[in-house]
Amino acid sequence: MVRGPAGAWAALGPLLWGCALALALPGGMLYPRESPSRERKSLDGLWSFRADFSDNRRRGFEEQWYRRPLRESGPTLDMPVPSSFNDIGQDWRLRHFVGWVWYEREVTLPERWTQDLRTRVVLRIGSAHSYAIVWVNGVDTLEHEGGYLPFEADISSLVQVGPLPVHLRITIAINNTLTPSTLPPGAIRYMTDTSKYPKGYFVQNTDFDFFNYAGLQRAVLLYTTPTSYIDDITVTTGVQQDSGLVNYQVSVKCGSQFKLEVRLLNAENKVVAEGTGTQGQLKVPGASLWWPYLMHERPAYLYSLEVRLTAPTSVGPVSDVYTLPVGIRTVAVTESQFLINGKPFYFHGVNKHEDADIRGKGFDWPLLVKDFNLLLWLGANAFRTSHYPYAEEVLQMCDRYGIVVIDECPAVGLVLPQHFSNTSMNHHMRVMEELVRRDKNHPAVVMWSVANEPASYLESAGYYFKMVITHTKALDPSRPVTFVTNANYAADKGAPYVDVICVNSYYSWYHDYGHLELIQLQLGTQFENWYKTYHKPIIQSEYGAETIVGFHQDPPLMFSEEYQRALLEQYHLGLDQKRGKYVVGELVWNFADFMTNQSPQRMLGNKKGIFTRQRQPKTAAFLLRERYWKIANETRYPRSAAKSQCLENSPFT
Ligand code: GCB
Repeated sequence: MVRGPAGAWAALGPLLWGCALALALPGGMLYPRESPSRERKSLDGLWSFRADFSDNRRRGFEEQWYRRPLRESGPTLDMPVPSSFNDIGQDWRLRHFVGWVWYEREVTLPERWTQDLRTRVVLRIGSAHSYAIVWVNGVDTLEHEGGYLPFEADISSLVQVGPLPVHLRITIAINNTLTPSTLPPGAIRYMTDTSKYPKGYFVQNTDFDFFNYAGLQRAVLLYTTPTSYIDDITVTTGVQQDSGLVNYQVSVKCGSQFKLEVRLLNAENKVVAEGTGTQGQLKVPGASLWWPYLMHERPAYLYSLEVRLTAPTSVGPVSDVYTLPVGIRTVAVTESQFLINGKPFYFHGVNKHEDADIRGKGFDWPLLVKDFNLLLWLGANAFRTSHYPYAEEVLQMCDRYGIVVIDECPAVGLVLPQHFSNTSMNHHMRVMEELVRRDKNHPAVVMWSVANEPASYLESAGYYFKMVITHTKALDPSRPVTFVTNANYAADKGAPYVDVICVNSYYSWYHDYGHLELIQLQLGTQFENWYKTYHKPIIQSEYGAETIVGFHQDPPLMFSEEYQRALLEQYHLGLDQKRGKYVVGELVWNFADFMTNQSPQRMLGNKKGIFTRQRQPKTAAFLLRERYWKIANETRYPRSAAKSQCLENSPFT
């Protein structure tokens, strides 16, 4: 998070923008929860919106659109938040827009927020893809680089200004331009051949396979804390004989006089352990552990850590209360196993995207709950947040349902030597800091993935990944770290630094098209090569086939539902040869069809979903369901047949 001279900075170039310096993170990023001392006010709903279509995309800065209501600058649109802006309108120019868009919303604050000087008011933006500048009543308040993580600012001094009711005008300018040092990287290419392109014509080139949706795609809200407050909590957990251990560290913002009390409550709301002070260890005899879905008859057990701060201030004592869900579990990796609570865990799940009709990457509760119903129905126990951090509410659902997460940062498309520069590396480390800060307390998160399919065979990638992975381990020594590779095992310069090898392959799809009979051989060779070189557990982190729902061909032909099914079956036979040896997981590509850039290889997006974009099952979904439930029943503790835990009654159960 950086505050800076937006005007000067915006003058750098038509679309390009400076890279924020890697500064130490200034504080915590606790999820804004209500409590006896904290309130929330959602700013979701309709915002005014204007894309800056001027040639240099800088008219908004030149005319200072943030100084007065946006509607006074020219025509505005109604824009729902959260949502990507791209698919909302009928104007094709907006769908492909690259440059600055402007959002604005007015809000009236409750008096108790503005009159009580013991109250602190915070503006929090769940994400803004990809660079954002925020003004409150025309005052430059906050800037943030990076599209998939939250940022916030204390705006108390702007709202506590006198006895009158306080109206706020929040203006957010967002730029979706990607540069070689952003994550993901991209580049603006100006087309200079005037026989083919009009003057000044440019396109944004990217090397990743999903549509670069942008806008305010997650919740925007205001929340309060007392002026002396709990700023951050870090929890790690362990198990000692039959006791659970909860190590906590709390950082507070207040004077030197304060009292900090910590209580751990079980699911029945009974206090099971207590402590005082900013750090300590709570011991829970006979603890119920947090187990993944289908791994145990009582999965996803959550305790609540209630932290209470009491502090004197010049205007009287204040107390702040924050309650954090805590799952007690351990994660460990051996040469050939991934252990959760000391037992071998096999990832049988999916890769996802935040993607749906109309809303693009906009957060949506109905979609999220539907997706979880489908995951539970499928018997999936894990997913990877391919290829960027997902909304915090997604991870909260994973904690509650026992869906294990490989949490990936937005480093996708690092394919050129310039993507491994020091500037990129510093930014990458900062994104990992923001990611770990946000997600460190989720029991569901069992591993960090620092990248997807980088050009890890490049010489510079070796040093780069050594640094990024070492940094991530220093930020969080409690979880393994990986990146997802599609490089040749012998050439991969980053693999020596990972804890688990995550490998993508598309046999009989991108290679030897149509030759399903080669999959088992090629997959077996792939696994053996990686294992003999590194002696680390392996996850098949992607495999799949493009499939148009309703296309049928038997014998199977590419793009038909039968081909997807047959390809998956061949992969499963290959996986079963090594499952229980050193292959510790399989994540199909992809959970659902999703939107991509237009190209002759993509027909209205990527169709490798086992569900359609509208979440209807293809034939392969039934195959996977049978397989995942079978594996679950073979690997369950204690041994007894698992039952679906669907959130609602599904006709498929
Ligand atoms: C991959 C990428 C993923 C693509 C997928 C595909 O290896 O990691 O982003 O969408 O292949 O379908 O080509």
